[in-house]
Amino acid sequence: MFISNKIQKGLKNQLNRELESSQLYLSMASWVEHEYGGFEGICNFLYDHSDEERRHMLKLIRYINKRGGYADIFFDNNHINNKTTYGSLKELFQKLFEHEKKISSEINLLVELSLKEKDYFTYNFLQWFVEEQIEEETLSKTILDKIQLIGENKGCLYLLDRDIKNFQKK
Ligand code: OFO
Repeated sequence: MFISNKIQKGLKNQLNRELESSQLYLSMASWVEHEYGGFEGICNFLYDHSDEERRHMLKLIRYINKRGGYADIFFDNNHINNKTTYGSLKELFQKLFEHEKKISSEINLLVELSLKEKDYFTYNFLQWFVEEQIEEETLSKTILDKIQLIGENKGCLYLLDRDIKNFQKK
């Protein structure tokens, strides 16, 4: 095995976090589709985000296995607040932003561990996740800021939904 047990444990823990993120965004997307049927921008953004998180999980699985470990999938879903309804879009995006911040701090800890273990391959692998978290935190904060500005004004939310349709990650 090219990765230490500690690194493997950390990466496996992270793949579960990515799976939880995917499930969280899936449940958020479904709620928006149900409550705000016409808001395709926000709804598709959340469904896409859920798919993206699943791809992050796959990235971790493939890396662990490639480095001689075994990414046995252990479903441990107790880390997220399993809400299926929200008081408002603002509350939903607040949760989403908080969640991304939590994931970022977990990635930070993993990076720290890779340095401590002198595993520069994993350190290098994790840089992709660091970049991704910067993008995701920025994007979710931007959306939250806009929603905070708008409040529950339906007309403005409609325009925001149209903007989100055009949001593209650089
Ligand atoms: Fe996996 O990128 Fe956000 O959480």
